[in-house]
Amino acid sequence: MAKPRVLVTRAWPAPVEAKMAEAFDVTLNRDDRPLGAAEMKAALTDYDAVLPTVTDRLPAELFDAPQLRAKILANYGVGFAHIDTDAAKSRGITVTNTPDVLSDCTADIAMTLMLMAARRAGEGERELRDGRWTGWRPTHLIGTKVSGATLGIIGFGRIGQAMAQRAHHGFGMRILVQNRSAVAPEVLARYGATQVASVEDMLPECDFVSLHCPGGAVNRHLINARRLEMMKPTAFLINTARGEVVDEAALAQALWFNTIGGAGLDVFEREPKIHPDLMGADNLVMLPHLGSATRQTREGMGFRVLQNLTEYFQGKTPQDKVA
Ligand code: 8YV
Repeated sequence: MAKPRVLVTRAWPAPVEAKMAEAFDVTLNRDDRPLGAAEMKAALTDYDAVLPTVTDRLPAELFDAPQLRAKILANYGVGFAHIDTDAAKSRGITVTNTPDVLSDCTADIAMTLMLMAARRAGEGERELRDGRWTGWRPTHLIGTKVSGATLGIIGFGRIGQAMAQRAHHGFGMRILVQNRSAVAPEVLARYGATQVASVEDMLPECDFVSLHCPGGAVNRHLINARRLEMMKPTAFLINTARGEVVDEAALAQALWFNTIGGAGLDVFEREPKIHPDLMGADNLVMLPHLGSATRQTREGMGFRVLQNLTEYFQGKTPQDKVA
């Protein structure tokens, strides 16, 4: 039997690409740039499987060709709001993602941002590299203590829980949780966490707020001007989830007028474009979407895609089927 034709839309870690080629007829996008809409549309009629990432867009109109060859979209990443799963499903296309393997590293980056923003590490490094450091003094770059503070976690899935694990057991933080469904008491107890009824209930209580919910239309601008105003003037917002969850223009205002203490962002509304008003904000730490960017995790994500593909083409339900 001919091997299924598979399109990998971006360059992947070499060990995964090599393993994938053993079982599949693989086409690699050697340009390593996101595919355009027309190329993606053509891919759905030319390949049995397309392996997109967060930089690909798969809206409903891409699925309207009379004949589609694609049977599975095996996403490289846990977030899949860039794929219209209803449209895929209506054409009989299975969608999978890569949970678990990136939870630790994404939570590590959220911790990194929280510590860097609170302890003014980015500002300090810029000062030092610019040759502006004049030496130790008692009032220099005074930050905010993280240990023992209150952390609000919005979205208590795998990554939210990995964040709670670090913050509670490593830093003695008090954890408040906001989640769309009720979290089992034994899960909350693992992190000494309390679930609150609404985002509004949580925000005024927190010294730090970390976002771990999905992106897409449902959570667009969940953090907006009104909710930023509910945060303490000393509190920090951390986003490693999706850019669209935060209204960046409103966040820039809050940072410039110091109505919150600061923020740490790994994701942005229009990646790789950064809102111009964020650029000069000193009380902000920004990273270029590094959540899962470790060798171990990016390989783990690739092997998880491979496993989903293999299961699908063996006639099984892939373990990470989301639609
Ligand atoms: C990935 C992520 O690197 O998995 C996700 O949802 O945000 C990142 O960590 C990226 O999305 C790959 O598609």
